[in-house]
Amino acid sequence: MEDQEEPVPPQAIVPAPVTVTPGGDGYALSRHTTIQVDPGATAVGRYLATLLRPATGLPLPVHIAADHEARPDQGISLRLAASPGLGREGYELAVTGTGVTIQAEHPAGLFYGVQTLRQLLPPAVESRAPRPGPWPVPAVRITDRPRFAYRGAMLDVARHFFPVHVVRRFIDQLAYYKLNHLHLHLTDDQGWRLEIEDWPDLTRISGRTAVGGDPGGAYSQEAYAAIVAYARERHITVVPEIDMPGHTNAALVAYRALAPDRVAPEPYTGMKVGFSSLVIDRELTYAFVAGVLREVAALTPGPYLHIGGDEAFATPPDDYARFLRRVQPMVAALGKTVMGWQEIATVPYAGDRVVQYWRPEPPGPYLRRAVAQGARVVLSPANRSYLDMVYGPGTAYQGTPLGLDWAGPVEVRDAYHWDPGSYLEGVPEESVLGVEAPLWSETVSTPEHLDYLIFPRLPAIAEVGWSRSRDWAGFRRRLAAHAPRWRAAGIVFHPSPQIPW
Ligand code: NGO
Repeated sequence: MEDQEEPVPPQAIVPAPVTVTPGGDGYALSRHTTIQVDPGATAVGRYLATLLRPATGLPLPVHIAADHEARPDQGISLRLAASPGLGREGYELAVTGTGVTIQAEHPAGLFYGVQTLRQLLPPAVESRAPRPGPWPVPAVRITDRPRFAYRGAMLDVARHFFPVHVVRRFIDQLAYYKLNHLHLHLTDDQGWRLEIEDWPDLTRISGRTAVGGDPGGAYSQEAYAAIVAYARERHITVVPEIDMPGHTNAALVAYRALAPDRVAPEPYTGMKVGFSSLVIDRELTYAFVAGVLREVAALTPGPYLHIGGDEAFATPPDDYARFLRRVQPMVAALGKTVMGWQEIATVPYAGDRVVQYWRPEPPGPYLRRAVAQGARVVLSPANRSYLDMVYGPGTAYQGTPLGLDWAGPVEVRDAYHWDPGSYLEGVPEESVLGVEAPLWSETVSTPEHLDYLIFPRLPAIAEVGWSRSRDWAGFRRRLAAHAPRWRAAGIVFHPSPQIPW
């Protein structure tokens, strides 16, 4: 990678910032560089040092200083200060001959400024092993803030289980592109992945299964809490999903008292959907749901509990409506906001609610009605944002066919070229909370497979969620400049023919 010595043009930032003004003298990290932080920015400062030290081998000490004036003006400075118009997640970044200053109103903004700074450094900075440098940062002034409040990705840990270290890697990839929500699809027909103390057989029995007879696994409550904490340190909110009333075969396997006729079904390791249901007219069902939601809520600091609600083909519509009329208020009573796939919008609800649009075809009038009733929408159109769709006909990673094709193919341009603010008739931009890229794992079981499906589509969705002004031609060039970064970080990616690598 000969080009690693060259300063990266500042316009290669993904997602695109609001304004980027190059010019003047740049800065270079050196043995003398310190990271000076306001007391409230200590965590971000330490995080930055941890990111930069492995590749650069530089000491990069973090100095906490309340008094800006007393600081040397050399090095990297992270400042918390009122930044009118930048909001909670916005930041300003300036690189001059003497150093780099990032200013924001809130640590989240500084965190995103830090992600931008990473992208201004040579790609080798992403290496976990020491590299020779030098470490120039081009002169630039950047002002930035996101368009949407919710920028997410989902990992399906139910069809295949991913251990905590793989989830952490996923979280780091989200953070790099300024995503701020991690939706975990924790339960499905094939497996139950989160320990519930009052219902221990969920994981003891149904933690063991996965698609294709592959090994399962489950998170203890402690492991889940560790994921939540790791995400939180990266300003990412975990959105836990317990899918119901369909997609529940694993729960019925573990507790036959929940199953129709109280006969446990066979464990399921195939890829079909829509065949299982909780029993809607049994009180135990609601004791179960209430108990599970209570434990999940207690473990989750974020505002959302995702109750799935998709593809309940084995639940008659009236039953489905009755079920939701009981379960949605349970979420509210736990102090959380209901989130669910678009099907939940078929049942009116006056409380606070987030509906996740996913089906490729235009939704029925029910979605408009839910929005008129106050629901906010997260957009995950499968033909745009599903990271588990094939890239093109016959795309395979090292001979393994990866991905499903029911809504695909989804190439980079498909993922990039759409506007959430005007995507659905009757869903105005004010009702759009944001976007999310789901990664379902029927065909995916290793970190390399995840990387291959994530890159380069996740950065495209990240820009859809973050950047107000977008252009495909510019994005293609900026994205191409990220390939050496992924290589340096050991990330496998799809060499899309649409990108001038
Ligand atoms: C659908 C289905 C999931 C599948 C996925 C595969 C939703 C919301 N429900 O999306 O169970 O895994 O497609 O792409």
